[in-house]
Amino acid sequence: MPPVVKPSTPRVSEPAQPSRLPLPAANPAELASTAPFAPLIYTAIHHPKGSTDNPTEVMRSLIQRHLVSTLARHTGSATPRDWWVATSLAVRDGIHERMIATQAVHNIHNVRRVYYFSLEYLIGRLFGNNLLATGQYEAAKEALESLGQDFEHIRDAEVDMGLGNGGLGRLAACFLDSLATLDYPALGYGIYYEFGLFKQAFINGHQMEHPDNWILFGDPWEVVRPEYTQQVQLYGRVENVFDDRGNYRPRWVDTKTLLGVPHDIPIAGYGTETVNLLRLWSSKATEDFDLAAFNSGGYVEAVREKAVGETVSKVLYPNDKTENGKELRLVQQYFFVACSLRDILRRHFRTPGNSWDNFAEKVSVQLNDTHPAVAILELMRILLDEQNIAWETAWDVTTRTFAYTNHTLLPEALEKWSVALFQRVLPRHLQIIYDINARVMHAVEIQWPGDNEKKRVCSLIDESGGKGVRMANLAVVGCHAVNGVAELHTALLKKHLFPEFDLLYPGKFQNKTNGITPRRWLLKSNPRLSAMITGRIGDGWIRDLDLLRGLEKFAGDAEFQSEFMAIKRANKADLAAVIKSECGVDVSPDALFDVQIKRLHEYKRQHLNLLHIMALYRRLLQNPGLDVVPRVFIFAAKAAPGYDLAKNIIRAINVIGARINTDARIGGKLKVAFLPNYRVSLAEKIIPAADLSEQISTAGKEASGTGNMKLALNGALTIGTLDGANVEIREEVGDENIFIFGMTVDEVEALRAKGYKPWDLYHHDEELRAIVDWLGSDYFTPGEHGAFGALHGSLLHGGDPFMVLADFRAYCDCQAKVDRAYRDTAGWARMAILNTARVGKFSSDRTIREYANDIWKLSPVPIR
Ligand code: 26Q
Repeated sequence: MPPVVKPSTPRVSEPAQPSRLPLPAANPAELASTAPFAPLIYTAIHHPKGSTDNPTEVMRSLIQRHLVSTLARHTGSATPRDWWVATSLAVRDGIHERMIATQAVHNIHNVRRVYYFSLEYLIGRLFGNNLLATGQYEAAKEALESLGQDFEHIRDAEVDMGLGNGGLGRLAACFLDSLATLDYPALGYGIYYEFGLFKQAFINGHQMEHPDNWILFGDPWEVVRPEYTQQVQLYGRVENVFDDRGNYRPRWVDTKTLLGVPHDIPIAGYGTETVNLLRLWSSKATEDFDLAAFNSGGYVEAVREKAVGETVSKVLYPNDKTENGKELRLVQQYFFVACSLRDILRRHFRTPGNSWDNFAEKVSVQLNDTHPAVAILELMRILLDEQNIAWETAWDVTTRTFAYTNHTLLPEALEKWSVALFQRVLPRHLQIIYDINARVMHAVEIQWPGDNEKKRVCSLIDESGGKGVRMANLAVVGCHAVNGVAELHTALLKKHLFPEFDLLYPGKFQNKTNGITPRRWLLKSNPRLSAMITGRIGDGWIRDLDLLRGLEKFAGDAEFQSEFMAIKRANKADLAAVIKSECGVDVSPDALFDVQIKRLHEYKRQHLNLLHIMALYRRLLQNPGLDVVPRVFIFAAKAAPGYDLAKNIIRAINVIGARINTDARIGGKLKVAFLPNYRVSLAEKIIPAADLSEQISTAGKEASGTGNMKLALNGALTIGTLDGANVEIREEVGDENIFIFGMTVDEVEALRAKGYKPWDLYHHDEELRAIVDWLGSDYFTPGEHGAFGALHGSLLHGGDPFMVLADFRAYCDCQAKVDRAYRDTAGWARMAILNTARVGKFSSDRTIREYANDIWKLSPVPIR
């Protein structure tokens, strides 16, 4: 039984104490505005008088009205962007009504909610998604066409909302979709970055980065909520004050203040009334911020200081592995977490009857990796310093509130902040870290008396090298649940990363295998296949992906197979046109489309794929008559701007690919296309056209992967290692419908223990040696010696840390099997169909239900 929390009235801050959080008392006006919950008749509000009930007609007049009254545009001069905005606004009208209704129900019933805390959301485009979710897709399409507009063209006017790096950010977006679709009361919190992930271009094969000023012309989906602006303190120092009973009452003083302004994006569930919110904070400088500078440095200084306040939400860090030590990144993390917690408290305490007693019953916060883990410290600070609540009670409330998802095992990717930096930015929070740590050390001493090694690994403070705060350890001790993102990943998490904590906190570690939303990754991105599936088994699969099993019985049906493969071919023809316009490369839709799309990272081994391409090219040069299935190797990937080796791999693929593409000697049998600027909307074009899905990470390194699920769902066969969720994909689709190769985790560990020597492999495999030498020569870059020196060096002198050479031969052999399998058209079609039919498990709806049942203890709240 957790200790009973003393009823405490939230305190209202005194103006003289800026570090005090103003917890608002229940605001009757705010409640009243949401109070009268009556059935809403949506169309009545916007339905222009005298018009018909025909949805296309209604949509048409709404679009025209927004064009004129909102955008001040004549239909004759409207640009595609104007049409896109006007149509979005027409759809948004209805979504807003549902959003208001949803929030009213949640507020009135004082429901338990989950708050998803994430530094990243890779939403992509919202237009098609919102049209489908609200059942207005056909109406909008017909309305626009009746107005003389090309629907696809209008759709392409929307720029992606690219506020994330990769898998973790896209997972957050899929989760929001499933939460709304399943009627769970949920809110996403994050940062309203002015610049999302950089745009990528290639010059002479090199990656070039350009700013992504996505918001430049405004976003029709968002609503700014200045009335919910929050204040956040940073920097300053702690005064060690004791009250008249000798109790420690620290005061955090001389702080700088930032304002956070919320921008709300509605998240409409599919086929349901629920519309949840994604609330993103943008930073603003306060007047005090200005004034202090004004007094000391004058007007220009004041404006400069103001600009500093606004840099906090300027830009997303473009790394998908921790970039240690960047002060602005820590400030971003704290800024968003502090704003979000204050917003949660505002919502909680405005409802009569709510108190700290029932806080953890109403509020569940999921931390998307350790990036928002400073929230644990901030809630503790509020409870201890602002609410004067005793440590044990505060810790109980805090740990019952938070849960943490781990997304990586790579030691270099675990967040570690220098103690000195923490001291400067968040001095009071650092004290709280030490106080938590003292208790953790005590618990370790009880469990393993006298064992200093156990204390060293469990400590929140890393004492090796420069002292650092281990955010993963903080998250593990400060949360009631910790989860990995695939079975294998969770097992390794317990075995290698946190074995002591697993013993110390039995039952805390759980698995939640990732998932993807079928709405975006099949219904929206692959309309041909969606229509065919619906034609055979009905449309229930859109909300219950396990129903795709109903397709298994068609896997051997010749007519179904040819229809399925005709759809694949049509999707490939569409992608061929994109490849032509983006890369200038001609490819045939009859070739095998071999796809590797993901962030560029050594552990993902795009360079293993490249070595295989070079092997095929070399075999063809030596034997032009060689019978190989024509293939198009398709890549898309961004490299972190400071990751030189990753950039070198991009250059190598581009340059070697260009040589292959223009080499008449191989008769167009191989083509290589590296599509620039990988993003959600591009993924939606590539995935439906893929035959083969490359999931070839070094075993044990990829926590889950989610692209693997998207590709399999769209009928691509996987070639992959037993890593991440590939293991579970194999279990679902069957061993005979997937191409597995290479070392297992155990084999990787054994080889490393024995001492891995890439040179031995190099010396013993003639073909491998020739290819690696070729890569190291200036054959592909005449006159530019050592162009791929970084890559070449890493494979040999660098010790090949991701064991590319060790898996090379197995990979080539497996690719030869793929080649043979593709020649059997019916056999391939059967396998592809079985992939689509059997990956229902990987719906994010299943994942979200598991989180809701096992971690959040959350029930759906249907609206109406
Ligand atoms: C941290 C601190 C400073 C700067 C950047 C970062 C940072 C940002 C993003 C660290 C990591 C990330 C992203 C990690 C990520 O995307 N991980 C992937 O998460 C997916 C969803 O669970 C998994 O499927 C992938 O296996 C995993 O690599």
